[in-house]
Amino acid sequence: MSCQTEYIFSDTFEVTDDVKRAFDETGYILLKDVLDKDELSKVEHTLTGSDAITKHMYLDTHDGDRRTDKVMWSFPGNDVTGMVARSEKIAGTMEKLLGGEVYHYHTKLMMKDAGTGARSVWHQDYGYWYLYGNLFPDMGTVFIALDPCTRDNSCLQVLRGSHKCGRLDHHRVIGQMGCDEERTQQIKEQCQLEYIEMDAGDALYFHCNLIHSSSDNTSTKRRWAFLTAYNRASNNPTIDRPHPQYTKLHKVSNSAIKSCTNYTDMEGKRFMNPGYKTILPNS
Ligand SMILES: O=C(O)CCC(=O)C(=O)O
Repeated sequence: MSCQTEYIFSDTFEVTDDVKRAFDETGYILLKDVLDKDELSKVEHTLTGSDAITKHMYLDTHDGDRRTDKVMWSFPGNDVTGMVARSEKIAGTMEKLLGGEVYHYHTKLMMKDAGTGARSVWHQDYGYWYLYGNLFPDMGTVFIALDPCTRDNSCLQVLRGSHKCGRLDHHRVIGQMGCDEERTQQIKEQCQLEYIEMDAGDALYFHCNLIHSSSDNTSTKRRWAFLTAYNRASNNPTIDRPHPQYTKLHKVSNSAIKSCTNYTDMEGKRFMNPGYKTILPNS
């Protein structure tokens, strides 16, 4: 079924019934211009102006000569990146798309550098969130492009509507949790493969069962992305690791991103230890 999935953010943007229907049908919506140039530059400054965040970086994927580095944390905190994760336009929009109160599950910075960034294999986020005691797939991620994301530099790829397939079996591929390959191949014959090309500041809101991947970054351009993940408050996981159980999310107005001048104080965040890999409950 063909339906609109691309919208442009403005102060009057709302998750109307049509927007919600698009999300329910396809498993995602692309909202353009969610962060403007000033907001992006504040986020960039927070990420690179000091080592307050990057000192928590660890190797996420190692695949031959290729690598993806990552920083990941629970609890959004009060710095600029926390304001983004707590803002109405990011958290509040996801709340409406998921149909009820959400809390912050985690944020991660995915660093796919020019020429060296490693691919992400086909997977569903709920493929592993399931293992963390989340009983319902009432979860979602907002992928915010910090750089232009194109087919050349590893934009996200999604199988449109694949969230309706339910959770697939996953196993380890290049250190990641990847969907059963035969099943994914079969789903590709039914669900359109979409390359989600984005400008910096655009945001893709997607359902935790949407099957997605990205290629190696063989281009000359950096591809960093800032991903905030949310869980419905009603879906309190049975275990509290590696991500938190329900913790009220104190949302802020969109203007809080621009008025925030905290670039270095990361108090309140809980960073994943370097060396963390996807943890299975019994490992
Ligand atoms: O950054 C990417 O290309 C993919 C990230 C992703 O799919 C994930 O972390 O779940």
